[in-house]
Amino acid sequence: MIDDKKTLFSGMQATGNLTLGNYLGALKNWVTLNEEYNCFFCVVDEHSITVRQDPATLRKRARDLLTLYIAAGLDPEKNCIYYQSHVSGHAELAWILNCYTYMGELSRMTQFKDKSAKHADNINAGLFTYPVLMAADILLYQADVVPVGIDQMQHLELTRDIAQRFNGIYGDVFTIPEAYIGKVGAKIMSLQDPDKKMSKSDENVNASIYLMDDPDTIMRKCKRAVTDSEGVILYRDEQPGIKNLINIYSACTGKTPDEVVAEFDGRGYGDFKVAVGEAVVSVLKPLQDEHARLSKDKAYIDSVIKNNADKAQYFATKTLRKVQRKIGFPDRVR
Ligand code: ATP
Ligand code: LTN
Repeated sequence: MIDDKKTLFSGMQATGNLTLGNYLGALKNWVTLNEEYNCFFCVVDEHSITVRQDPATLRKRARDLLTLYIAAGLDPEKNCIYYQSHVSGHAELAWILNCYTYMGELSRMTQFKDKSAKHADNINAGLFTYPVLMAADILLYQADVVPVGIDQMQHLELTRDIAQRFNGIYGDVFTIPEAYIGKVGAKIMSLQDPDKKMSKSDENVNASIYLMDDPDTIMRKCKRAVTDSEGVILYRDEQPGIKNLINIYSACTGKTPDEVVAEFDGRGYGDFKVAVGEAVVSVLKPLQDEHARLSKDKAYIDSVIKNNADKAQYFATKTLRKVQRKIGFPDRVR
């Protein structure tokens, strides 16, 4: 990673089954960007425990997710693909940044409000400081660019505020990161309630297309997608269900929303839903096949985990030492 490329950092939680929203909003953009940047793609397993997890399931999901990054087309030789929990610097920097983040800022985070309403029996301090750990993830690698879905924008703004505050006190320690929001797929909505984002924690399984859904299931979910009684395929806010299907079709085929509208001019919702289903299958089937193939190669995945954790640790330590020195922690004695 010694070149003049800029640095990119992003991550996903190993909780729940990933949805088409995660793929189109995040993972797909990572693949598009990975040649252009020095990339760190992290499985943020430490974030996952802000909600109670079954240990065996978490371990399996984390490995599945790391494998999925590779299956989607991210080359682990060129990109650093690793587990957050394997690099101690994330938690260490998060502690430090906690001391430069205000309670008021964290109370305004909409994800905290949503999640604490959903998990009223377990509103732990980690759920509250979740965005600080996310800031640590990003700042630890001096990331220039952070590709995320639009729902993470508020966390990214906070990361920038924390970094600027820290730099204001100690000089230029952190790179100020920019969000990268993809043009299409930035917010894929629920198939059952197009006013809500498609989410892996939705209880209604028909609301989300899961990345591991088989073709029949995908087709059935698309056919059942909630639309309206207008009967015309137009890209506008008054028809949120159709707009969402156009976004999905557009993200899966590379066509612009205008091209999609022209293609389906005068055709019915039934035809369109089938076309959307086919487009989704054509994107997900190869991903599923590659995931199945890679999952069988235990030695290969293990080697990726080992090599990339070491690589990430090297860069993380560099930033962490600098931060510790700036703050006034005592030097190590060698
Ligand atoms: P949960 O539903 O459990 O809160 P999530 O589905 O939002 O989880 P995350 O792990 O929080 O998943 O998000 C991973 C990435 O996917 C983030 O960059 C997020 O912005 C993106 N993402 C999640 N849902 C969508 C969506 N419906 N449309 C576009 N991007 C999304
Ligand atoms: N909070 C994000 C996941 C995440 C992340 C990050 C994304 C954790 N750390 C750093 C980008 C950069 C989420 O819930 N989607």
